[in-house]
Amino acid sequence: MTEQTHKAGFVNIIGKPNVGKSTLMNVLIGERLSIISSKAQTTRHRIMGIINDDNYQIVFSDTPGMLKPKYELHKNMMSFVHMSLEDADVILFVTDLFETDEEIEDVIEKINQSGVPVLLVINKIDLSKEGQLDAVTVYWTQRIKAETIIPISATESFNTERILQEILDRLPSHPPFYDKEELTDKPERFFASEIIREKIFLNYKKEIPYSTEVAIEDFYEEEKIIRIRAIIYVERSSQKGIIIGEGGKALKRIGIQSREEMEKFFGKKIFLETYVKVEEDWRKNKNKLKKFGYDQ
Ligand SMILES: Nc1nc2c(ncn2[C@@H]2O[C@H](COP(=O)(O)OP(=O)(O)OP(=O)(O)O)[C@@H](O)[C@H]2O)c(=O)[nH]1
Ligand SMILES: [Mg+2]
Repeated sequence: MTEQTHKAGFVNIIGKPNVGKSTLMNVLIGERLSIISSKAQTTRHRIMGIINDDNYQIVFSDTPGMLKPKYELHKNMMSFVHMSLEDADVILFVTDLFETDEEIEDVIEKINQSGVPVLLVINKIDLSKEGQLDAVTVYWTQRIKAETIIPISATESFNTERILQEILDRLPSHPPFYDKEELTDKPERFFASEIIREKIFLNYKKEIPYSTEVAIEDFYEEEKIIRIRAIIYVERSSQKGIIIGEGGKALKRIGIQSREEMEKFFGKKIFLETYVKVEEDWRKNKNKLKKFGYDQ
């Protein structure tokens, strides 16, 4: 038998907010790396998730949903999207049964010009009504130059194996880019902050999740326990009151839910302390954004 060549490459997941990009990446890699919520603009960074096999290494990147920037924060989020257009071997363009190309025509143009093979993934087909998938397929094939169209349901893991096969067919021969033990490029404390951010997205309404950022001040790993001190930053003191809630109840709930999720994620006992601070208008301020790790 001839020796198989090793394949490796970057597969970048892009699309509008809320179409299910993070849900899909987690299903493909089999780990809950990216946070998920029913609200748009949940993901704010480029997050790598790696699949390692003897014969291949696929480096996925989950990215923030594509949008027209309204805040300085959005510009940073979109720069992660543009960066991931540049180093992709394969683009997974994810949409669902409901999204249109409104506001993202220029990025689609850039993808069409890029020469990178595009797999068009139509998600949430578990919600499909008669004829809807056909109509959506026609709509998107007129807009994006895709090599193939893959209808899926990420939440039901339906047809996601086909995505892997289509990727492997297009992955270049290359030695691995990362150690075969690696699962992501982000440090552990990043995931601790994301887990808290997810619980905030799930528990608060309107502007609160969008006005919030989480910073991990301390992350001490001991043999049997990880001790974490997190600061939840909001933009105004009125929001601080909402996050804490009556008698501290709301913040306590966030603490409990986050700790439980972290214990699953890190596989260790967690001691978590959370504090709330005001960092006025951090979403509009370049220096404050830099401090929070948006330094593109
Ligand atoms: N019915 C259905 N819902 C889905 C499916 N995939 C994702 N969702 C839901 O869609 C919502 C958004 O999912 P996310 O994975 O956070 O979407 P995203 O594209 O990463 O969103 P941003 O990070 O905001 O850009 C969540 O409520 C998911 O549970 C699916 O296949 N079917
Ligand atoms: Mg996301």
